[in-house]
Formats: sequence, structure tokens, C-alpha cells
Amino acid sequence: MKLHAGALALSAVPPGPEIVADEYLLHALPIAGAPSAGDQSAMRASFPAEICMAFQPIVDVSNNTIFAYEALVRGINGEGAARILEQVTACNRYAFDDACRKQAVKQAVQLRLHDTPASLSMNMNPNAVFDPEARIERTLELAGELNFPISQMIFELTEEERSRDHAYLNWLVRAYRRQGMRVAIDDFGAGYAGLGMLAELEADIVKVDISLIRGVDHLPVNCTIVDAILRMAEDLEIQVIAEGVETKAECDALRNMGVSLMQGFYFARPGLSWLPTWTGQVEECDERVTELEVA
Ligand SMILES: [Ca+2]
Repeated sequence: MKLHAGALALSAVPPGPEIVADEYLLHALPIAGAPSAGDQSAMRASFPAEICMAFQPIVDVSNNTIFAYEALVRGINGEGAARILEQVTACNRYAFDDACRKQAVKQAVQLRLHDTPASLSMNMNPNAVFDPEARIERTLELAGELNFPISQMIFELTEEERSRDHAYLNWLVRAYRRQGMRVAIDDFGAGYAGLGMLAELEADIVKVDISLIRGVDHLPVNCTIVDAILRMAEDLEIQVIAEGVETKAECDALRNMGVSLMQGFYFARPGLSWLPTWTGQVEECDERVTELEVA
């Protein structure tokens, strides 16, 4: 039976959680000198731009299925993430986050993602859990209204800045994981998303950062680190996703190392307001296709 978000006892969860629906957000936000949560409340402004979501498949090469779609922000006319994120400020960051989450769920429902075996994966800024106006409950309430099952929702925790309160965050994660929601540590190996976060959070999934995946087929150091992450994840019974796979050589090397869940332009680019399909076939390309080229 699929649990729907509307069935949650949301009142049991204290205010504060926050989800970001685009992994680019933290790269663009001004971290240094950012106002406190109280200041942010006083300074809050609406986000000026209309946004749209693009959906990039996370594939399972072991059975040629799509494991999940990650929602990535774009402009309504297909503008890249950078064009949208340049309008994000310390004053509207939470309004932007809230808008991204709602848009991701709305479009996922419109595209009937819930009628597929795939999940909807959204990015989350763990430090935003303290903002009262952009709470995770708002996303879950909308999902409940639209009958989108929480068991098909994954939240990718990106931690480029040090989390203020891992204990509180872990409490929230536990509360929602009991309802079937899954949690991923995003960009593992980059920024602060490292072993400390893995030790303190009960994650279901680790997404290995592109900086470790790039060249994993021929760079001994990257290969050694990824292999160690795989063995650690196996011991902890955590799934591993390789993000940023861009070449056949990287895909083959990862497959030989035992990775089955992968994401990257080698398999599919994000689909603006549509769900790209994947059947196990990839187009051979001679050159690496990077995300920046289409941003
Ligand atoms: Ca992500």
C-alpha cells in the first residue's frame, strides 16, 4: 500500500524543515554574511521569476529501468538554472525553495510520475529547516492534496555549508522516513557532504559527487575513493548513486565496480516539463557533454 502525504500526522512534526528543489541553489546562494533566521523572516520577499522543472532520470543499469527523476529548476521558457538562480537572494531564498518544491510536485503529478515505478527526487537545504514559511509540511500537504505518494519521494540533502543542527535534522529525517520517504546525501565527497554527515544522518542513499565520478575509469585516486565508498555503503546497507556520468568509459568502469544506479548526460539530459525515457540504449558520443553546456 502506498502511503500518501495527506495521511501524515503533520502536527506531530515541529515547524522548520525546508526543501530545495534544485541542486544548484546552494552553489549560487550567498553563504558568507547571510542573515540569521530571524532576520530572514523580517526580510522575506517573494521570488520574482516564474519557474519550471526539468526532470533528469536516475537509471538502474542492472535492469534498464528508471529509479527516479531529479527535479531541476529552469525558466518557463527553458532558461538554464543559472539564469534563474541569479535572481535568488538572501531575502527570497526560502520563497524560491518553496516554489521549487511545489512546482516539482505539481509537474510530477501532471506528468503522472506516480503511475510509474520511479520516484521524484528533490533537493533540500538542511539549514533551511528553521524557516517557518518554507516548511517540509507544505510540500507534503500539497503532495497529499494531489495524491502523490510520499513513498515515491526522495529528498537529497546538500550540505555545502555546515549544518546548524544535525540532531534536529536527523529527528526530522526519522519522522518522515517512517512514512516511506527516502533521504539521500547529495554530492557526497564535496563540500561538507562527507563522512560526518553520513555518520550523523540515517540516509538511505548516497549520491557520489561528480568530482569523484569524472575520470573514474582512468584516474586511480578517484577509483580507489569510489571503491571505498561502495564498500562502506554496502556495510551500512545504503544505496549508491553515481552522479555526473558522462562517458561510456565511466559507465563501464562503475558498472564493473558494482554500481547500478547512475545519473548523467551519458544516459539522458533533463527533460523540461517532460519525463525522458531510457531503455538501456545510449547514443555513442565522442565528446564529453557537460552540464554547463546546456545550463
Ligand atoms: Ca541533487
